[in-house]
Amino acid sequence: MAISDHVGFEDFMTGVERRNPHQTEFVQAVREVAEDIFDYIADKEKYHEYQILRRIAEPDRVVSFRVCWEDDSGNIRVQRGWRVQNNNSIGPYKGGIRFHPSVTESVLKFLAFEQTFKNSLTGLPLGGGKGGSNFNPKGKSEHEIMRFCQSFMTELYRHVGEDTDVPAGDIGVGAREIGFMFGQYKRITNRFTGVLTGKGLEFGGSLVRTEATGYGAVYFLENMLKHINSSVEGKSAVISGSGNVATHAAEKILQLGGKVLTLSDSQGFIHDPDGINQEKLDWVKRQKGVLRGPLSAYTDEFGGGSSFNSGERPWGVTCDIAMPCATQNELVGQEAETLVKNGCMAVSEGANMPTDLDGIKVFKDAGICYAPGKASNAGGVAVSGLEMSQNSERISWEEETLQEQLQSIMKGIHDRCLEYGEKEDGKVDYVKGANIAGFVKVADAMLAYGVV
Ligand code: NDP
Ligand code: 2IT
Repeated sequence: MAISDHVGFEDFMTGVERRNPHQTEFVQAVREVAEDIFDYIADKEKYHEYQILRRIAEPDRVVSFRVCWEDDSGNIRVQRGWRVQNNNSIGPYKGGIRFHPSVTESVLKFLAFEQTFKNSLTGLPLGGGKGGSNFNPKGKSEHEIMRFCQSFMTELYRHVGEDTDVPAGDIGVGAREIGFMFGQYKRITNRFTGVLTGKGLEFGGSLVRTEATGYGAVYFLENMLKHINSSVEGKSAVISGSGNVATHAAEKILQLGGKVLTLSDSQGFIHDPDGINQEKLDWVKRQKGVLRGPLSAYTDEFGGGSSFNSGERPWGVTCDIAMPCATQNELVGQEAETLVKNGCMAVSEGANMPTDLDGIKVFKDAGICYAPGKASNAGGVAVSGLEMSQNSERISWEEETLQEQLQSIMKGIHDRCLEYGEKEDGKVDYVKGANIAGFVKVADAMLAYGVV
C-alpha cells in the first residue's frame, strides 16, 4: 500500500472519537500525541503497515470492578474501581492509582495512555497503566479509608504483580493508602514482593520517591532554562495544587533561589506576595497532609499581604515561571494567554495534562519554554522504577545515589526531547520532542513482536 493511501490524521481521530464515545479526556490526550506522530511517521511505512499508533491508542485491557465497603455508620457503600493496562511492550504496566470523585474510565484511559509515553521517556523498562476509583477520600475517617483500600485490593490483587503490573500513588493516594493496599496484597497472596511503589521506607519503599515528582519537574525546568542561558535563581513562580507534587516543586524552587507566590487547592488559591518560604511551606504540607485541612487557613496563620482567592485559579498572578501541579485541564487557553501577556517565560507541568489543547497552542505560538507533563513530571515514576530495582535486589540505595539518578534521568529526558523537538531557529518544541521520543521505543518494540 502506498503511504498516501493510509488514513490521515483527522480520519484517524474521527475513528478514535467514534470508538470512545463521551471519553473526552482520552480523546484529547490521543489528539495531542497523534498529531506529532503522524508527521513523524509520514515516510515510515512499517509503522503504518503494523498500525502501531492505532494499537497504542487501544488499551491492552481495561479491568472494571465493584468495590464495596462499610462506612463508620454501618452503611454499605458501592464504588467503581478500574485498572487500565495500556501497553507493556517495554516493561510491566506501571502507573499510579487515583481516588477522586472525578475518576471515570475516560480519565484513567487518558492517564494510562500518557503514562506509556512518559515511562518510555525515562529510559527505564516500564510499560504504561493507571487505575483508581471514584471514591472520595475527603471527610472519611482513617478506618473508612483502610476498609476501602482493602476492598479495592481484594479485587485488584489478581491483576497485578511485580513483573506484571506495579501500581503506585496519584491524587488521593499517598503513603498511607499504599500501606493499606500493600498490607492487603501481602495478606491475600502470602507474598512479600514489590507489587506497589511509594511504599513506606520500613517495608521496601525508596528514599526520594516522595519528593521525586516535584523535584524532577523543577530539574526539567532548570534544564530548559539552562538551554536558553537562564536559571531559576531570582525568578518568581506561580504553582497550583498543594499536594505531593506542588509542595515538592515549591521546595525545590526555593532551594534554587526562586520565589513561590502561590499554591492552590480545589477551593481556591493563596497568593503571598512576600513569598511562600520553607517555614510556610512546611505548614502547608502538614495542613494538607496529615491534618487534611483547607488551604484557606493560610491567611489566618501568616497574615501579611497574603490573600485567599476563593474559587479562583492562580494564573492571573504575574510570574516568570508557571507550574500547574493539581489536575487535568486546570489551565485553559485564556489563562495561558494571560500568563504569556504577563511575561511568563517557562511552564513546567507537574500534573498530567493540566493545560488544555488551546493553552498548549498559546504556549507554542508564543515560543516560551513549555514542558508537557509526560516529560517534566516523569521523575516520580522514574524513582518508582528505581524502587522496583531495589526491591528485586532486596537492597536499599543511599539517598545521594537516588538524588543523582533522578537528576540524571531528568537531564536524559530533556536530551531526548531536544533530539526530536529542536527546531531550525534553535527553539525547542518539547511537546513534539516528548511525543516522538516516547513513541519510538515503544513502537520499535511492538514491531519486533509482530502482530500481537
Ligand atoms: P495530591 O492528592 O497529593 O494533591 C492533589 C492536589 O490537587 C490537591 O491540592 C487538590 O486539592 C488539588 N486538586 C485535585 N483535584 C482537583 C480539581 N479537580 N480541581 C482543583 N484542584 C484539584 O496529588 P498529587 O500531588 O500526587 O498529584 C497532582 C497531579 O500530579 C496529578 O495530576 C497527578 O496525576 C500528577 N502526578 C503525580 C505524581 C506522583 O508521584 N504523585 C507523578 C506524576 C504526576 P484538594 O486538596 O482540595 O483536593
Ligand atoms: O502520573 C504518574 O506518573 C504517577 N502518578 C506516578 C506513577 C508511578 O508508578 O510512580
